[in-house]
Amino acid sequence: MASKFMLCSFKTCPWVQRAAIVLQAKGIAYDITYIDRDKRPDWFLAMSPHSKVPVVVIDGKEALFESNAIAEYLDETVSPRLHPADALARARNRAWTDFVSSFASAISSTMYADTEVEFRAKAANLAEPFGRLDDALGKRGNDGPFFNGPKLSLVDAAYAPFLQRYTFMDRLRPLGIIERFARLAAWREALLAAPAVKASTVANIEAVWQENLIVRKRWLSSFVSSDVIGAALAE
Ligand SMILES: N[C@@H](CCC(=O)N[C@@H](CS)C(=O)NCC(=O)O)C(=O)O
Repeated sequence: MASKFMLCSFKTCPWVQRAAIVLQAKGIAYDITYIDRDKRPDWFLAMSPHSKVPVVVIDGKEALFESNAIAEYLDETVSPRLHPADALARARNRAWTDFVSSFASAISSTMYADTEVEFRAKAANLAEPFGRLDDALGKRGNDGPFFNGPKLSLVDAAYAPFLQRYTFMDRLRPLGIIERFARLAAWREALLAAPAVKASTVANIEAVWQENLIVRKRWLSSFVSSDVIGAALAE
């Protein structure tokens, strides 16, 4: 039987992964449909005003787009709540969740650089958002391992996919940036080890991500083994 929730995705999309982490953390059953980025089906285009994934279809009828709206909707409608109960803490969580757009674009513009010069220039910009998050972690008022303490939150779900992409990049071309931010490095470790994060993508996500660099002809793809070709079809 079909699940109540159907997540529409590209295999490598970090924004879809954010929604999947929330679904996983709440133990919600869901189906996932992967669509072809270059041949987006009409049913999808009818549901996604900006033609982007994720889209979540609820009970085969209602569709929601934008990962933040999806995460908030899931949090309001399915327990356990991942947002803090305290209104001030919740507002602060939302403020830091909002910052994920700048953080994401700093990571994505580095990984999709077309030349080494561009890659180095973009990588040099990472220290600033990393420092801001590291400061936020220092002021969060708990010992972690997650943003709000022992329980994974919507802030964690938002950042985990991008810290994972940083980690994938770092394994291809060591950047040595996150090591300068001890709290951020520890948060990254906790996020990547969290069961909800591990279960939020295809199992061979790193190979699929690497293959995508080859498909998009990005500079980092010159460090990827040709063994990854076909990874996206493997699952
Ligand atoms: N703000 C959107 C961003 C979603 C997004 O950028 N998704 C990418 C895939 S990772 C996409 O569908 N891009 C459309 C395209 O590549 O044309 C969200 O949070 O859901």
